[in-house]
Amino acid sequence: MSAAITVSPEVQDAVAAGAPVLALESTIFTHGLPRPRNLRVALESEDELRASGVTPATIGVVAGEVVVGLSRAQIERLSNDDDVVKASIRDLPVAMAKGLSAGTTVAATAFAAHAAGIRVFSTGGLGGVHQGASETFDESADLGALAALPLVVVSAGVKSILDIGLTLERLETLNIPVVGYRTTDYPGFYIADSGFDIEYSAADAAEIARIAAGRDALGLTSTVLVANPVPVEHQLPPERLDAVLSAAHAAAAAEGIAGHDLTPFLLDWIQRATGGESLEVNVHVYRNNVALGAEIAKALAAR
Ligand code: PSU
Ligand code: MN
Repeated sequence: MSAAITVSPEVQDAVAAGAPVLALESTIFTHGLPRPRNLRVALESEDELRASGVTPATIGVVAGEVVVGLSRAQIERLSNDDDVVKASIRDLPVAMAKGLSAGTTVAATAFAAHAAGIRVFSTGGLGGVHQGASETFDESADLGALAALPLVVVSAGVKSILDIGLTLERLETLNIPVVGYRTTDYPGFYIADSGFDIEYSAADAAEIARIAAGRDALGLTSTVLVANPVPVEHQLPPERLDAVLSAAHAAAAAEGIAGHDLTPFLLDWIQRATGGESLEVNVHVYRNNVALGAEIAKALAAR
């Protein structure tokens, strides 16, 4: 275990005991959700996990220290810090040297979780291939990270701010298994069905644990990606989504937003354009993924 990463005693003990642990990212509360809802969602998720017998390991960077198992005070600090940056893997050494605080993306969270011996991670939505990527080359570092880290990652698919078809192609190229949770309709984060199909579904957490065990037995290094759709009754009405999407992209282009600012810009724009409706969906999506991640962590611990 790298001395450069601080692992809380609670997480260390749970990992050493083979008890269920679930990693959680911090970009969702530093850059994804508005204050003060961000802090509430982060702390409630931790409480629910502990109540169900799963140790939460929220991951972020506090004043240059990469932490697995942030304390409540640290989560509070990151949630309210105006200077907090968004850190993918390549940003970690810079944040360390400069003493920056950061929310960690899926890539950086997965990296730190794996380094700490954690096997499961729940997030909201994954990064992927951006629309127009054939021109901009904008593909999230999340994809390369998932190809190199043998975890189970639960997400609600990728948002339609991305090019979902191309993202699925890249997941195939990168040898990343994708299984739908009780569905072969690939979810689109705000919506239960993006319109793209995937090949396989898993019936329950135990089956997902068996797939991860097969991956490990083969010595493969890629993440098993679990696509967990938001329950239909909580999704954003699809016609509502279509209407705001093109406007969001137009706004980004008009303001010249690109690179790692693009994802937060689009998400924030959509949140404001839907008058908070997308925020509620976002919270449902996240809770749903945390709950499934907890079941998978238990199933893996039971093996
Ligand atoms: N996609 C979402 N919600 C998010 C993100 C992506 O639907 O909050 C965040 C995640 O932290 C993800 C990151 O890892 O954005 C990807 O950013 P980029 O596209 O710059 O790699
Ligand atoms: Mn990007």
